[in-house]
Amino acid sequence: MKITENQIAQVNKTSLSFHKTSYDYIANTLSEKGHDVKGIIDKLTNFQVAIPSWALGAGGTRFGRFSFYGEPSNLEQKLEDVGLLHALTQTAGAISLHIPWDVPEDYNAIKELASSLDLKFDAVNSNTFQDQKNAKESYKYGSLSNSSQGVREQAIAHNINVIKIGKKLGSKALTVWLADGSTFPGQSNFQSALSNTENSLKEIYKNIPDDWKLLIEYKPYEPNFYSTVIQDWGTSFMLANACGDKAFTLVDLGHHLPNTNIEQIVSTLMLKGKLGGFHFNDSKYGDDDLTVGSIKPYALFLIFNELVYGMENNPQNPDLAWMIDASHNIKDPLEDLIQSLEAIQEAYAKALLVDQNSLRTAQQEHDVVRCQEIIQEAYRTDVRPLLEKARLERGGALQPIAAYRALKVRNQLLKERGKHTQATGL
Ligand code: PSV
Ligand code: MN
Ligand code: MN
Repeated sequence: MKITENQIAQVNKTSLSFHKTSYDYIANTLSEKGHDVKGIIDKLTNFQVAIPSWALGAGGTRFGRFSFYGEPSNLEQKLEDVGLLHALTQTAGAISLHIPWDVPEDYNAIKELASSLDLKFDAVNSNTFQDQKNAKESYKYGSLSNSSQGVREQAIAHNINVIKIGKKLGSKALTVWLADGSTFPGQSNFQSALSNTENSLKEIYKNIPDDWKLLIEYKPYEPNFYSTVIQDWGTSFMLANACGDKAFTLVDLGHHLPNTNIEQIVSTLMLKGKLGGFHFNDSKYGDDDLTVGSIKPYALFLIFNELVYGMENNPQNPDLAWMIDASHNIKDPLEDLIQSLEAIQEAYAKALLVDQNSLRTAQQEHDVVRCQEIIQEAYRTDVRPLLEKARLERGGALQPIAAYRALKVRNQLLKERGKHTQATGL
């Protein structure tokens, strides 16, 4: 199924007048305060977030999985789903594939489909956390860090193959997330595991094309519950430095222990020119799959504040690969992704409203109260009409969830795909 601009325009009619009133109000207020409203809208319009192929079906836990009808069951359908999201939101212009879950059969056909939906291929993700059918070696005790050379070689070869697949699609980055670690004290030699990982990553790095990035993700725990080899940003940063200029750290919001100051991590990495990618989600405890902005929207805004600062002041840091990385159990995955996209844009728009010059002055004057006022002034602004305007200008929906429901997208997918479909993925 495809949503046409005409269908969206029809649905938009119902909220157009309300949008105009609220947009005029906020645009006038912000202009009076000296903001460049047009510039903000342009930035929102250009901010595209990749959707991972594994977020389009209902996720599961180890206790069970409740499938959602009409889920995509092949790569074409996953692209179609992202196309639907992009048509409605105009902010999901890329898809991130996980190999071997999403190996294309016909590359030309897949590329044509993607371009007809206005989608690019974002980073490709390797998978060395599951054993594949007929694989010679098992990843039960790790992959790139494994004490067995045979296992490491198999994992390296897989990553090189993922790069090859990504090249054919036009991707420009390989994301490596490792499940490697140990579950019991004494199980693994920390130093050997880290050295093996570094050497394996260096082998993979030799195959990274000059216009690509190697993105190294970290995570403190899960699936291993005692130690993880790449447990934090420092370890990832160290490995990226050991690999070279095309290797970067990737920050995934959910991959931190509770209360970690993620905005400070972002800021440090950007100062050093080593932040390469960002995975959005939210978490209450130690999870990494909740809808972006559903638990800690203020923390998300503070992170965006540092990202915006870095994008404006750190030319040494490359453009970032943005992706939503969440896949959970009970909502319609497409509605959930729309909510996440909205939360990301909202946090970004608010961060763009921070008066950086006044903040710098207040910081230098040690006017702590004023510093907080400046930050919160931006956070408390209702920026939703700006998001609506950005979507409207590109032919998107004023109210994406309402439009999704009005157009009965899920029912249509159910009719086309059937009830008992299941997406591959986490
Ligand atoms: C596992 O935690 C994970 O969510 C990582 O964040 C990766 O980015 C993703 O799976 C895909 O491998
Ligand atoms: Mn991730
Ligand atoms: Mn994760």
